Amino acid sequence: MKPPRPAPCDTLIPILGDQLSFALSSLRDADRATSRILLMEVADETTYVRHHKQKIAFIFAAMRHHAEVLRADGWRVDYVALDDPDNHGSFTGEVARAVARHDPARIVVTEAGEWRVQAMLEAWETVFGIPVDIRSDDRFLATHAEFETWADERKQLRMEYFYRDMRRKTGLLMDGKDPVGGQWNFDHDNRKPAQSDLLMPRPLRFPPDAITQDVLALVADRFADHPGSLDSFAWAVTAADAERQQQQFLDHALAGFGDYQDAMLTGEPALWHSLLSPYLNVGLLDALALCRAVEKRFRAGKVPVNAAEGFIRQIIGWREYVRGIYWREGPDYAHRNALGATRALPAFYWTGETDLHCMAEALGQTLANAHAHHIQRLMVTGTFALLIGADPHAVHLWYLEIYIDAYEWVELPNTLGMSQFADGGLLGSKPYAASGAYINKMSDYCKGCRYDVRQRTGPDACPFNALYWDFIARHEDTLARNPRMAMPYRTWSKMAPATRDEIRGSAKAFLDRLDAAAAPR
Ligand code: FAD
Ligand code: DLZ
Ligand code: SF4
Repeated sequence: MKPPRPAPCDTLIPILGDQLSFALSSLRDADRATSRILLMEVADETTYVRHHKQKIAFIFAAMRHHAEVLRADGWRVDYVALDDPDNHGSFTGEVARAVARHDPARIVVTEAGEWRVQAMLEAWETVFGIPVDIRSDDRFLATHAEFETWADERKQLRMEYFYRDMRRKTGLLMDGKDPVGGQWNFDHDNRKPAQSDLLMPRPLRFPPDAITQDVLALVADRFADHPGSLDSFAWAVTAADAERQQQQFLDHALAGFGDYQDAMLTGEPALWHSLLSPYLNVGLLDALALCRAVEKRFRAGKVPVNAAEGFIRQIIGWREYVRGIYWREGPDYAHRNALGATRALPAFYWTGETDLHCMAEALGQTLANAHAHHIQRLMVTGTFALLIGADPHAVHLWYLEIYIDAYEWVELPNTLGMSQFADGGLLGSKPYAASGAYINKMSDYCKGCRYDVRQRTGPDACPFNALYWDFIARHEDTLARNPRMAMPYRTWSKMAPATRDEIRGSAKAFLDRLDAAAAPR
């Protein structure tokens, strides 16, 4: 007996690894009977940077589970596994095979999250000779055109004003035309250091099921030379489990999110953070629905305004704003280097082996979990790279490879713009340079460090201190005119020349040691 003929395929719908949402624009009006979904694990995507092992495992496990749920929902899905012997290794190669298999009349796809992949999608119509409908990704609040219009109307771009427009647009935390509590931003309430506490909220852990275990074995085998460990893998890989973590956050951590947003504690990787970025970024969770759930908690009197506002600002403010900047600035943004920084990133970024306790903590948990919270990324690993004058492109590649939630649209502006000031102040009004005093104020790291945070120079002095003043001195021509940098430059100018020389000598000795130990990869 002949096998039954497959139903004809009118529309091919490729879904990329960060498009795992049921409400995806490419699926919206699709007919289950005549469409064919294509999910592809491809070598090119796993190696365009050396992603942390957990990042690859998370994406593949989430893709495989998503395919199952789509099938159960009546969709016809082609799933190409990485170890399929016929796998061509690239999005375009796999779409070509699917076009040959199904002879579709058209392709419908949701736009990509980075310039590199978007260029591939835009070439498909020519390559395959059939219409390709590239739809906008409406999982985000602001369209590219909306952001462009907003930005074109301003001399200087600042997140705060964009964020207010997003509050007005969504009605989130609004009382009519006014912000709840009479102010837009409660950030000044959000700077409390934390104490270690047994009652501290803990994120849920999701033991790998059989599908995820297969993926973990594949990744261990194929990506043994990639950074990070798979040992602690406990991420949610389905929408249902991601929602459980969302609920856990709303019930236990949100109330303290505001107060402790900038806090850091030894051995505590999560604190009051949500750990929801991986799920939001691949589409297992919906950003607006999450914000509405946060607002509901606030309106019910369960969480304070500084927590709800602070959290919602991160999502409808920062997350949307950095995406707008990414697409507005173009592919060239990745190569900006306003401070002319060229130093190689130290090898300990990939091993965590350093005697700077704050760095060892942030790097150690990054290698173990593929995650660190915002203030560690910004004020520990980011500030250190800034102070030593690390090449911002190398810093960008490190953040892109090492974090489970890293996709270029969100990672690049945060790293190159916010953290490294390599865009010359387009994204942030001043560099996030700081001495050890900041880390000492916001964490308990310095207590357990071999260096003394109160000393500026000498073999036992906290390296952040001399490096900070050396950074200030090195960039006087560029930064001294910045009104937000007036204070450090006043302090620097009041220091005796001998003190300045001693500080710069101490910084040089540290940087020389760093360079001597550097083993370029
Ligand atoms: P929470 O602290 O619980 O915050 C809630 C949510 O707000 C996050 O899940 C995230 O979706 C959003 N958010 C918070 N801050 C930002 C921000 N600055 N930009 C965009 N969204 C934000 N975030 C990523 O999602 N991917 C990245 O690759 C990434 N790279 C970063 C690189 C650097 C140098 C810095 C300083 C920040 C980076 N961030 C990135 C932003 C932020 O650090 C992470 O979103 C956050 O740590 C994720 O953990 P969480 O879900 O527990 O966040
Ligand atoms: C990051 C990533 C990795 C490691 N692997 C895949 C993959 O095999 N297949 C896939 O569809 N997507 C993967 N991704 C996510 C893509 O790189 C992402 O869709 C693009 O960077 C566009 O944002
Ligand atoms: Fe980090 Fe300096 Fe504190 Fe050590 S003393 S933990 S190096 S800030």
